[in-house]
Amino acid sequence: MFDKILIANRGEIALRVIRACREMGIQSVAVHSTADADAMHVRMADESVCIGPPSGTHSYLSIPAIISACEITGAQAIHPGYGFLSENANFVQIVEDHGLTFIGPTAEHIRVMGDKITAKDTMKDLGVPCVPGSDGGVPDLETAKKIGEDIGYPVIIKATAGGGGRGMKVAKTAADMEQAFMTACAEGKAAFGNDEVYIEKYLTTPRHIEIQVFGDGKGKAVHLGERDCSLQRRHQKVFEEAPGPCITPEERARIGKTCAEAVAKINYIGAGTIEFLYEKGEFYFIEMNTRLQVEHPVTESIFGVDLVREQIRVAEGLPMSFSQDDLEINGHSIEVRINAEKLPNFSPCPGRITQYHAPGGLGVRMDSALYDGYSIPPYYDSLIGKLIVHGRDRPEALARLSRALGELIVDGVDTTVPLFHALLEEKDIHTGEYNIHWLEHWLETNLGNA
Ligand code: MV4
Repeated sequence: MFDKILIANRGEIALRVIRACREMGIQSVAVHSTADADAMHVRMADESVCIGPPSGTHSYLSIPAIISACEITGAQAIHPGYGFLSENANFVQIVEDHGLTFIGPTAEHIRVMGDKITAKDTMKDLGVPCVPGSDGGVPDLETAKKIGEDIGYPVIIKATAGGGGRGMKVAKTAADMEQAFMTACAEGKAAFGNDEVYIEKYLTTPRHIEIQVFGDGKGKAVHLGERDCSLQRRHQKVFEEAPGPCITPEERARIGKTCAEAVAKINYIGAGTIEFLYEKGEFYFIEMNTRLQVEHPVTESIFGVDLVREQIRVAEGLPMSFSQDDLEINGHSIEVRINAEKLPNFSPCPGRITQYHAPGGLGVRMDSALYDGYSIPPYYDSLIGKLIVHGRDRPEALARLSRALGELIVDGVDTTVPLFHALLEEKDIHTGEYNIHWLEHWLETNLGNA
């Protein structure tokens, strides 16, 4: 049905979508800023259109430029990748108003899940277990203090429009509430123009477990298990794996079914991720992401499916190519995010790549838009590659990761590769005994990271 798809993104995720298009016999259109004229996604696509100057705001986030690029090239659909316009409900509405198809969820689902309070309300009503806390927004300090007493300290105050850890404050005791409440409101207002906040019981040592779901938009949905993404620094994931090392088949089946049924009930279309905190055998919903995530390849590896292909299929109105019964986990997969950053402080390190060699062999996938001689521009985020390994079990995947990291050559800029070599020396990484605080603690102890 689609002859041509425009990819409103850059870097490795643009290549990921172009590859799916090519395998499906669909023409691809790349868009790019002037800074990306020589980028790999421009080279790899069938056509390309320059949409503006280097700054993301004036190029990859420019809705008029992207709609025009569709008009010029005759693209019928837009794949947003992740970041940029991928979770912009207003953009989806404009795309549809122009008779184009957005490859992703509806504007309404994006809007509901983009506001954390409406997201939690919706999930709670759908039977998804949530963190105990305020029912909806907390209008003032007095109410906040009352809720604090009711649910018991510590509590966390979160901006409803928040994300990426912004507009979040922990109150350890009643004495902290005033400061924490006021700061969360102010940060929400400053960063998102929305000072509404809600309160939850603060979980002290959870893991970040997220469930991959996929819907056809017509009341059918499946889950593709979980990913453990607990290893983060400042809310940036650095190491992700599937299945989660601490999740039993029974737990997976149960939470997976709950999530699949929930999204089926709202006629959710395409890929989605339901994020949980997991502590002492219990799952607590925190947020839902209405996009394909950076770490989707670990799920693809263990289930042997192409999630981008499925996104395109359902956007065309076709059924998903698998049902829940077809989905079986095979082995273990790990992804590490390779950033052009200088340790120990992770400062961005753009520059020219003098030599690039991707690792290969059994169970190795390198998603990257690098090439020899490429200059990493300073305008965008510093992710330059994802190394994804697959093994029959977790120890095999870890050994393969170590081997593949050894083969990788990225010369000319500093990268986060040495971090992964060091992490692979850690007992806790091998036993899988880590939580959301493990990495920050490790960085402090081992690299003196602030
Ligand atoms: C929490 C929490 C503890 N208790 N909520 C951080 C970003 C946002 N996605 C939610 N976050 C958290 N919410 C309650 N009730 C701890 C975090 C959190 C966190 C969560 C996942 C991965 C890494 C994290 C690092 C710090 C805090």
